[in-house]
Amino acid sequence: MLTRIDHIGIACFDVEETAGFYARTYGFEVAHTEVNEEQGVREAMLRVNGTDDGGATWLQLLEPVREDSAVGKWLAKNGEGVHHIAFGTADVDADSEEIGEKGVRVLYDEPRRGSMDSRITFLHPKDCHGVLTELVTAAGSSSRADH
Ligand code: CMX
Ligand code: CO
Repeated sequence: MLTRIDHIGIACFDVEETAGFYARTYGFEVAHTEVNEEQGVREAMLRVNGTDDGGATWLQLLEPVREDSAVGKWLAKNGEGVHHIAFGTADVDADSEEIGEKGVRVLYDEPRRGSMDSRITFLHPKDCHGVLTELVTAAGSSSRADH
């Protein structure tokens, strides 16, 4: 079951400069930074609020580390802006399977590693009214014993 908005992914050219804007303008501080080579991004997570399901709500600032990455391609075409939304769930495996059975393309056979050791998958934007949609199980919030 999808229980919250986990994050909004925002594509930008310079993650530090963009994080500065969010700090100055809204007071949102960077809680975590990492480079995810598989996803081709340098990212900063800004915590917006906490929830009681083991996760929280974040803004995910994404700067491409490769031009041919998903975010790199998207930035070249669209410029900076909202790249995707992400819903939180305690069981990304079950939810992505159920959504896939409804005819929505799930981009990965198995969830992959996301920010802060979460487990993530994506739904194709063309099957979601133009919105690239990510499903996230935060580290430590899985309802399954084996994750
Ligand atoms: N939102 C909405 N539509 C999008 C989109 C996005 N973020 N990215 C691409 N599209 C649209 C394009 O506009 C294009 O539409 P048209 O054919 O009408 O022009 C179509 O999808 C195909 O786009 P493309 O530029 O040819 O890109 P690809 O098909 O190679 O890749 C996608 C699209 C969704 C499969 C790819 O971006 C992907 O695999 N995304 C998931 C991984 C990801 O985004 N990682 C970065 C974030 C990591 C994280 O959140 O941790
Ligand atoms: Co994301």
